[in-house]
Amino acid sequence: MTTTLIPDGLRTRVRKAERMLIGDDWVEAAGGETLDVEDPSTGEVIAKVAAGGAEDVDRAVRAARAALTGPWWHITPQERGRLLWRLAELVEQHAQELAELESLDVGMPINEARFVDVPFSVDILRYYAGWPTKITGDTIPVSFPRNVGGPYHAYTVREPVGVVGAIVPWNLPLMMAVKKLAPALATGNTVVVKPAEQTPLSIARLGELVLEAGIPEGVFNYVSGYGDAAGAALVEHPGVNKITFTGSVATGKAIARAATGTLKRVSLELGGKSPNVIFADADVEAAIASAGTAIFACQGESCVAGSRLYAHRSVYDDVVAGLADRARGIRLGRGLDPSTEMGPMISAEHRKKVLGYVELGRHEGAEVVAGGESWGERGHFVQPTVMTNVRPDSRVAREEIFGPVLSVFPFDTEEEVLRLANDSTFGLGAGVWTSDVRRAHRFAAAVESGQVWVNCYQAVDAALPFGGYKHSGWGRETCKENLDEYLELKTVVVAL
Ligand code: TXE
Repeated sequence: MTTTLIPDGLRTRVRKAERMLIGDDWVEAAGGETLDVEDPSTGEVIAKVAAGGAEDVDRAVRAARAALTGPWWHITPQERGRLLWRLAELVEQHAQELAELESLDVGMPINEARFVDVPFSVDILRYYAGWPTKITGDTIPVSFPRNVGGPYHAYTVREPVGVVGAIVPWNLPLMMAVKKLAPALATGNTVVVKPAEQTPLSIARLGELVLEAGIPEGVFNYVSGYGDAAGAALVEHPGVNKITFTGSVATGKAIARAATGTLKRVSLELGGKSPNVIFADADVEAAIASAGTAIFACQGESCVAGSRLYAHRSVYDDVVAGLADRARGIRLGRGLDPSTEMGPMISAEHRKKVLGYVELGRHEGAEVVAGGESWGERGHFVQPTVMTNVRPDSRVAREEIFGPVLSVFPFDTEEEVLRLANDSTFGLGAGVWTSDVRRAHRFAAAVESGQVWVNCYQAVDAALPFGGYKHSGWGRETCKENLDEYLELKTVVVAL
């Protein structure tokens, strides 16, 4: 194993992440198995982490159940809020270190990790820290006949669902874990997190900070390991009351099916093939700049990547030229290098998949106007890529590529582009660029998408609902509505 490329300050953290956190014990997998974690910018193995399985998941669930009915149960809502706020402060204090771990593990540019991923995680923790004292039920006037024991006093109580299994992907591991952890804890649940096998590093550090914040042992546990072992065991475990998952549609469907055995609740944040539409009356320069960020941020490994760009025919050539220039100007490199603007794909396998789509496009007559190749001597880099003449019914136009590959399409009318935008099994994000306020609202009303951004893209906030229509998932993250996904509603009727 080569460790020379782990910066000195991170080595201890990386070693710590080789074990899993169950209760307050840092443990190896019961069976002793490990899995290799790579630096995707070099392909070198930087850690051998515990590959947990059913036995480890069972231990973690038992720790979470014990905490649920033990110390955590007795903590007041105000104290729960204070503990979440304290965790936010600790994440903020360790922002640089967490960003470096994330950049090392995912490959993302350090500046994206430091100024987007980590601060947004802090915002989410602070947002949910305000909720524990505001989770209330109702008193409900009822109309039963009084002669059967009435009058009555009826009310509702909102209780935690119990143990939450949080299955996290590899593109923004810290933020994805926090999006699940924060509402789960705010509502009084305990969690078992299963990080993606590629990216456990920042989540291990988060586990340490959870304990340092004073959150009781067992409230947060994490079991690293493969999806079909640790992930599947968590989904099937009868002691888990809810699964919250972010990842692929195929795995989301498999989880939904597997969860029926124990009828646990499931929420799913799945992929996207998000349309971004530039009308002729838009600020085209601003739209081009934003469209570049919409597809190339996070190496395109983002569920809301604006991967289908529709430009009105009168501005189409300018849009294609502008995006191609932007793509050619992006500086690729190791995420930890502060001058890097785009990092590598997460794995050799994923790079192969992304480049496979480019090849397929070429084969079907698409023109690659920028990029389209792998890059560098080592690591899993793909050049930022812009394609035109992509067939709207082709796999390139319809499937989530999850890489820095943009397809640009011309359109003539509003009606046509709306039909094209909605012609997708996904419905996660949509952008529209226009100076006509009526058109903006018409589009926002008609587009089938969980998020609509007018003259902006990827504007997210801890208070704004985030989630998708159609195959993009079930439920919403961040936002107050998300709390209900972690709560049971109990009705109490008292005969007076
Ligand atoms: O995802 P998986 P993969 C999309 C993107 C990408 C594709 C495949 O298109 O190219 O998915 O990525 C765990 N039971 N997104 O294969 O399989 C797994 O260990 C329980 C979109 O990495 O969905 C990991 O922790 N868990 C996306 C997590 O699921 C299982 C983010 C995600 O892995 C499991 C990532 C099982 N049977 C990928 N199988 C987004 N929406 O942001 C796997 N896992």
